Amino acid sequence: MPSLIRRVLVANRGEIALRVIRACHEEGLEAVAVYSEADRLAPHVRAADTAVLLGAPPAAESYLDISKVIAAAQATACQAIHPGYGFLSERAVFAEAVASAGLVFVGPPPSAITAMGDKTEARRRMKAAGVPIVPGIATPLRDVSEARREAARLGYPVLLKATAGGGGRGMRLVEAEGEMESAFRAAQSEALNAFGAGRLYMEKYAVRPRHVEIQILADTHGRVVALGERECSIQRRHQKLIEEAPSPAVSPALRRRMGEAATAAAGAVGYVGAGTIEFLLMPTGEFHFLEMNTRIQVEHPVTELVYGVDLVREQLRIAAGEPMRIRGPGGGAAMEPRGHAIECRITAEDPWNDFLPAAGVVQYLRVPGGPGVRWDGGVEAGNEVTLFYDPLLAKLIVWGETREATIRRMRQALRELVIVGLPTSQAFHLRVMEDPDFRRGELDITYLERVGPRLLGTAAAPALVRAVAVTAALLADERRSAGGREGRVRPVADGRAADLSPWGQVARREGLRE
Ligand code: MV4
Repeated sequence: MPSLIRRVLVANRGEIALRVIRACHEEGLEAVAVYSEADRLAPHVRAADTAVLLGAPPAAESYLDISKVIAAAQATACQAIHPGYGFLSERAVFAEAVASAGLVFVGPPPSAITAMGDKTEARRRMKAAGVPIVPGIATPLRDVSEARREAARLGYPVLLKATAGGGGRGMRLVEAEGEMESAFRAAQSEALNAFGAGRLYMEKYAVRPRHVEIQILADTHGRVVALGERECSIQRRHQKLIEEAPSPAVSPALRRRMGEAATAAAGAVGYVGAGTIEFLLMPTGEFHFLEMNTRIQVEHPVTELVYGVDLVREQLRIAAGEPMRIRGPGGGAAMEPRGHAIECRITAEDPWNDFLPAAGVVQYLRVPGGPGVRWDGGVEAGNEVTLFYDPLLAKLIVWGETREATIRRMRQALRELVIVGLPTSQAFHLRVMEDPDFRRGELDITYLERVGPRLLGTAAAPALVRAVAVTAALLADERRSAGGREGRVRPVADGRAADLSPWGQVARREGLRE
């Protein structure tokens, strides 16, 4: 039966909009972009077959306006809407509104979004399905005295979490009974502010776990497949910076067990589409369900590279009611990866200024290349980066036979990358790739907090590097105009000017590329 989907509205911007548009075209579908007044010149607008202006730059007036997005899909005769990640991707009311408009939502049923969005409901469902959850309670707390009783039973330290939560908001660590009352009130008001619901529950606090998540795909023909794990421990204030697959901490036996738990979790909520089950992995090898992300995630490409699958094309096929093209090992166990992949998120943030988001114009962009190098970008030279949206400019993803080879390839790719016009996370990523703990795979969710300051300390401040670079360039020019043998910069075998002073080497390696 030919698919009823021929044209898809992509309700997003930046790199993920471009990623989805490419997948539509590969599937033989037309893609309609939406954009705000700040994104008139954005690559996703030109890549699409048609584009619809939604409104003013603030997301509430453009990408988050449900009725405008649905009206755009109807005006352009789309049959489906792909939400990407962020924005409207995990709003059950949006998924319902899309269906009510007679359109296909490229994502899970609204009931699965709702079940996983309520963290105590999710814990009850996971427990019933035999998925290991973090020790704690599965119903909301009535008051502070109940919180004290439960904490005494679990043993301190405990975490208060918002039932409507996720992503770390409305969360408070409580290390002793004396802190409970003020922590409870603080978490409650933060949750009320962030989610419009102040209900809290409690978990035993896990000390220095890894954040490991399992990618799943489920189709409407009753098949669920686990595509192994991603290691996502390298994050800062709940924003991931670097992800990899497979995790250095996961053996084939553990992968099998985590895959079984993830497929059981998906089955328990009637999941359809691409989704991710997040786990806390303890040093002991125990793992506990944390939450489920009911969308395609930023870091999906590392899974694509080690499993040879296009997850966005599979999403489109599943939404059209077709069977997914991949087959798991059976019994819910996760597939085995081939090689290794790492993703660095290239953001418009200044690592040397507490990762402050930056605005500016991308004046020049040189994208890295070569075997195993993938660039999922959302901006090009000439584009203005504003503070209206997420600072993600692009993702640099590399594949290699082994983890070591992949790190080497990532270092090379990061050296090739040139972004002029605004500060980015590029140089910080290079330092992580060179960090001994990272190279040994010794990671947990506190990694960046622990090594970040050290990594930033080893580098000259960008302003100083720039000043040195300008001086080096002027000196080189002076020598060139003087002529003669010593006037030429001699290339050496490894591409670095080993005959330059240490400052000159720093300038060549970093400064002259700014
Ligand atoms: C936890 C935890 C330790 N123990 N739960 C952070 C955001 C939300 N998804 C849940 N989070 C955590 N829950 C228990 N019982 C530690 C975190 C946590 C975290 C989790 C994953 C990735 C990064 C993190 C950073 C800080 C805290």
